Formats: sequence, structure tokens, C-alpha cells
Amino acid sequence: MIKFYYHPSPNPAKVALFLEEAGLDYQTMPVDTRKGEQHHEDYLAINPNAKTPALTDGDAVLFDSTAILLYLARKSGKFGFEGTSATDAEGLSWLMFIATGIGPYCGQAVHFKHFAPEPKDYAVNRYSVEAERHWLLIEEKLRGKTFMIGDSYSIVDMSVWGWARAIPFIFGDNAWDQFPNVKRLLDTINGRPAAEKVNALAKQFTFKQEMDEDARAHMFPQNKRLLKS
Ligand SMILES: N[C@@H](CCC(=O)N[C@@H](CS)C(=O)NCC(=O)O)C(=O)O
Repeated sequence: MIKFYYHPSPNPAKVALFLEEAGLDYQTMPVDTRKGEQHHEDYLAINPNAKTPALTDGDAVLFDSTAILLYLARKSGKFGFEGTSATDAEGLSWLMFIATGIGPYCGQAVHFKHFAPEPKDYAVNRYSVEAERHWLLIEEKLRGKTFMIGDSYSIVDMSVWGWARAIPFIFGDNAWDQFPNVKRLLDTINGRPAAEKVNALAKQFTFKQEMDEDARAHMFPQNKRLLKS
């Protein structure tokens, strides 16, 4: 049985969506990152990077959402890009663009906008402008198209979905005016039964909501050095 190490945040959400779309059997293992469970010894043996998601499938141990999506696509034969066709090349390129562009830049944009101490104008500007530039590429890619790659729903759309849900938190309440095609894809996927199940999954567990001093210490352990200096 697949064990899926989960927190209701963008990168684990992509994997949850895949598991539900493919109808794979899995057991959810909640990891409460605001309580520091990502740093527990047992979890570090699965994901030495101390982040969610992770997944085990028998002897196979995976961390990083994109690696997990690629593995599950291969395992199920669904939603992936396993060959060397032009479509596979396009799919892999956009998948990695989301993994290395959208994810990290949106993550840092959120961090500096909502959680970093002042002064932070330079960092907020750098990450929010870069995140916006990345989203405008996705917006353009979706112009006149239902899905990101060809006419088929794929792990690229699932990756977009994971982060698109956070767009108002990243850019503010009017953000959708700038990204109507991304919003359309988000709504299309939200209308699928699998997305409803992912939303229900988040409600099955009680995760810590407060970003208090303790949560910040677990999630931003680098700040320890600032306190020493
Ligand atoms: N590249 C990794 C990034 C994972 C990541 O940053 N996960 C966040 C949730 S979206 C997390 O676990 N944060 C908790 C922490 O930083 O302590 C992936 O795609 O899985």
C-alpha cells in the first residue's frame, strides 16, 4: 500500500490530486510542519530535505512532488510523459519549469510578503515580480487551450493546480484579473471529483493553523543564526 506523507499545502496537493485522479489506493500520513513533524527522525529517513510531500510504495521511497508525480505516472501509465515524442519533450519542460520556477519563486514570494521581518521591500519585489513573470508564461501557454500540453489532462496541469490555488495569497485579491486562463484551468480541475476528494482530505485532519513563534522556529530554522548575531 502506498503511504503518502501529506500537509495541506501546494506541493503535497499536486500529489494528492494525482492519487485521486488515478484511483490508486493509498494511506495518508499527516505531517504537521507547523508543529515540526518534518524534522522527526523517522520522517527524515524518508525525506532528508524535511519538507512535504513524500511517498513510499513498498521498497520505493520518494520525496519531492515532481519526482513523485513522474513515478506515479510511470506506475499507473496515466497522465505522464514517458516517451521521446515532441509532446513528451514539451510536457517534461513545462513540468520542470513549474518545479524550479513557479514553486520556489511563489514559495519565496509568500515567505517575504507574509512572514519575513522588515526591511523586506527588495526581496518582496524580486520574488513577487519573478513569480508574476512565471505565471504570465503559464497564462500565455493556456491561451485558447483547455490543458497545458496538447489536448490532454496531465501531471503538468496537476502541478499548475497545486500552486494556482495559492494565487490570491501570493498576489492579493485582484490577482485573477491578470490570469484569467489560469483561473479557467483551476476551475476546470476544481470541478473534477478528484479535486473535491483532495479538499475533503484536508478536512480529515487537524493541522496547526497558527504561524506562531514555535511554528516559525520549525519552518524557518535558518533564523536561529540571526538570533545569535
Ligand atoms: N521541491 C519540493 C518542495 C517541498 C516544499 O517546499 N514543501 C513545503 C510545503 S509546499 C513544506 O513542506 N514546507 C515546510 C517547511 O519548509 O518546513 C517539492 O516539490 O516537493
